[in-house]
Amino acid sequence: MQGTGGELLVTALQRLGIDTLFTLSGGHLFPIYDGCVKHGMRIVDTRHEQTAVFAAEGMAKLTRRPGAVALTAGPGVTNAVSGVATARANGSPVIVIGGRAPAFRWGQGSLQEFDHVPLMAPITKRAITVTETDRIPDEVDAALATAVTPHRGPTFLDVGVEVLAGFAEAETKPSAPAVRTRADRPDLERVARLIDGARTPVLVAGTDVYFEEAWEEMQHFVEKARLPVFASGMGRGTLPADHPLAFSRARARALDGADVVVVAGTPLDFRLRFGDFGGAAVVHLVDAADSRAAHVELAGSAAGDLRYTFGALADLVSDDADRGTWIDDLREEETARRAADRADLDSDAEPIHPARVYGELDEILGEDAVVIGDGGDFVSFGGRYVTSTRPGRWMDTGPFGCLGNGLGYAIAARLVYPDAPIVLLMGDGAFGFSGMDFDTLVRHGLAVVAVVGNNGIWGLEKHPMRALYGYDVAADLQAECRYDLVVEALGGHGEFVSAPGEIRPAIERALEVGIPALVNVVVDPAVMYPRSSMLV
Ligand SMILES: Cc1ncc(C[n+]2csc(CCOP(=O)(O)OP(=O)(O)O)c2C)c(N)n1
Ligand SMILES: [Mg+2]
Repeated sequence: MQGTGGELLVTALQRLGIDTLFTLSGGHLFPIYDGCVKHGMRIVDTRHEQTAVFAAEGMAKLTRRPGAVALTAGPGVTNAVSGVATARANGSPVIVIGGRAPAFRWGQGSLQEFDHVPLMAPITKRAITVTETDRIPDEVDAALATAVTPHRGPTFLDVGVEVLAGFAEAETKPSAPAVRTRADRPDLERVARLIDGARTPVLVAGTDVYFEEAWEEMQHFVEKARLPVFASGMGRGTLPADHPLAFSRARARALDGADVVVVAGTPLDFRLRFGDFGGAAVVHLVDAADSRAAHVELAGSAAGDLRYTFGALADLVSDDADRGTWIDDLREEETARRAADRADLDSDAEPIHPARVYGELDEILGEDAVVIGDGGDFVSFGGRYVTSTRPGRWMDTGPFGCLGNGLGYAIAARLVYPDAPIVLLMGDGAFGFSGMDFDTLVRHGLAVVAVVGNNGIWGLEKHPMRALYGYDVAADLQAECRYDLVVEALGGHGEFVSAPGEIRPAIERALEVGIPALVNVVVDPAVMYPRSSMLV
């Protein structure tokens, strides 16, 4: 086709299935916007580039297809660094496009002249500058192909404003499908033998089980092998929470008592005891060879398409393993812990116990709701108490642990699911990173409900610092700050809640009002989420 660089870029994205571009304005991007207007690409403009990146990552997480974001030169790109690093840590396919100061003036000090590529290279799978207008379609193609090839992740390209404004004729050729590899047969046979010989095995289903759409094959495999399953990250809901082999509360007991721990589709990082489960043999099932843990002595592993891996393992494992007692023990533990949780979930305490918010949400939300977490302790309670019966309906920031993902993910969730309830769980501290993007929700008519657990502190930091030092600093926020009024000022709906009985009616009103809403729930700052240190 013929057109400006901006048009070539937009049509290349469209050919690859992208229909929305997240952005924040800057002159270096005008030819791209012109391409969007001429070719019908939806533009969603945010109030901070970080939110734009999180929205693009949110699209990727929700659709398992790449999201796209365009950032203006210099500070537009540098503002996006934490979001891009988050997408990298999550293995989310995102194409990040940067504007760029013109090459013909490079070195003379143009506005926002900055070489983004060395900054982006360590946090993306591929970072390049496109220097010729007619190269744009092929480079967009390559960026997308790299982003969706396992192990997935963000890619970056920047294009000089003169290259975007230039005119060219470029061939458009269909892109090659993503390269899929299959695990080696001997690796699969070894894993199957380990599982057949195990008395107390456990499977952890992680994010890539979701990204690889491997959950049906996984379910078939665990049902045949009788493996109890725990979820991690976006693996939540890949085995529905009400499945007889799905567990969550019995996790510590399971990992302590397991003789074989099979970890699928997630790294052996701090969330999984760095792969050290006492004497248990560790099996790592990964999407690509370079995802295999190098810091753990693995008893077995298989790298490649996880659908194929689970399918092959289902054929190879025997179906007569007797794991009745093990699974019954775990179920007993699970049931006992769930019963013990009720005291907090139903708590009438004032100030409100944060878990009470989840006791209420559990009654309100159906299985189609998308629940997003952005915060510390308050969101950790959510991670424990929100039930996931479907994959892809729970989104948190992931192992990079970056506060500020909330509004971006919420924007994406409303765009992907126009009719499902979208609930954003936020700490009061977390609100500060992206709260202004309530304006984006209002301008674009995206009704989501944020529920803020307002404890007036950076709770996840204050409590541990006190425990370690006997005092704390830099951990206090304003008590009972009216974030609900901030949202009202931005054109949304606000609710302020300080008694447990008010929680449900306030959330129900917020879900029905049809505009973006924030329910500001004052919760007890003395309640901390029980956890051991996550730092080492
Ligand atoms: C960008 C960023 N800055 C700082 C931190 C460190 N951090 C982790 S949790 C947390 C406290 C979060 O406070 P809040 O959102 O109010 O939730 P709470 O723990 O009080 O429920 C902080 C500051 C982080 N994870 N990300
Ligand atoms: Mg807080």
